[in-house]
Amino acid sequence: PIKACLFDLDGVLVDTAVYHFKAWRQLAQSLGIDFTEHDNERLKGVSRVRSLEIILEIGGKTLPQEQILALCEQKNSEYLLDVAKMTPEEILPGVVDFLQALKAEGLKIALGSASKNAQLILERTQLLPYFEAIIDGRHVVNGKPDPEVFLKGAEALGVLPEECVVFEDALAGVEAAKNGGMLCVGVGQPEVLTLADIVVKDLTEMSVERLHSLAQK
Ligand code: B16
Ligand code: MG
Repeated sequence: PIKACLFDLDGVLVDTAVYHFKAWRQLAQSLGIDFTEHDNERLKGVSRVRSLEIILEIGGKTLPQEQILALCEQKNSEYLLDVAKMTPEEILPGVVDFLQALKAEGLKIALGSASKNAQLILERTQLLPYFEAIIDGRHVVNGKPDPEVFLKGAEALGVLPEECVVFEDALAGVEAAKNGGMLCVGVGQPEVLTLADIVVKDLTEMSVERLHSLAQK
């Protein structure tokens, strides 16, 4: 039986990708790198340091490690100016109804995100009270597709991996769920999220009934 749901943050609950893109593009420009919205797709679900490494790869540049860390700090300060202005209106469609339905049925809820700002974003959007556990970029050594973030989520909730359903918008995140032995609902395009058990456009397509039907498949 399914006992818990583990949610990715960016792209599933809220769309912080637009703010990440704004801050990264500004930083890339200052380095003389042309960073496009298409390039930004490669940063989804990826850690902050890895994101900058990808941008440097695109620009054909290398920098010493200490400068990479300083630039990541700088990008994060810019990004946090936008996060500070976030409101519950930025929660993606269907999220609140689905979280309430899960709670009403006694299902457990945790967050599994690469972001070190996850807690702050949940606070700003008033989603924090729904979450029994938050596992994010501050708690994991290995990024997705390693299953660490979701396995730690299951452990924190006191459930087995096979009792969990992960909700993910990034292919690496879907792979992380499958590598952890969990069911996975892809949020986005079926052509991209090929390994997911089912793919939905957004959480308006989810219900507790549909969740339980996954275990019967
Ligand atoms: P931060 P998720 C990810 O969130 C974003 O998709 C990714 O673009 C970002 O680089 C990463 O968080 C780290 O974020 O700089 O706030 O630590 O999709 O795993 O919820
Ligand atoms: Mg995501």
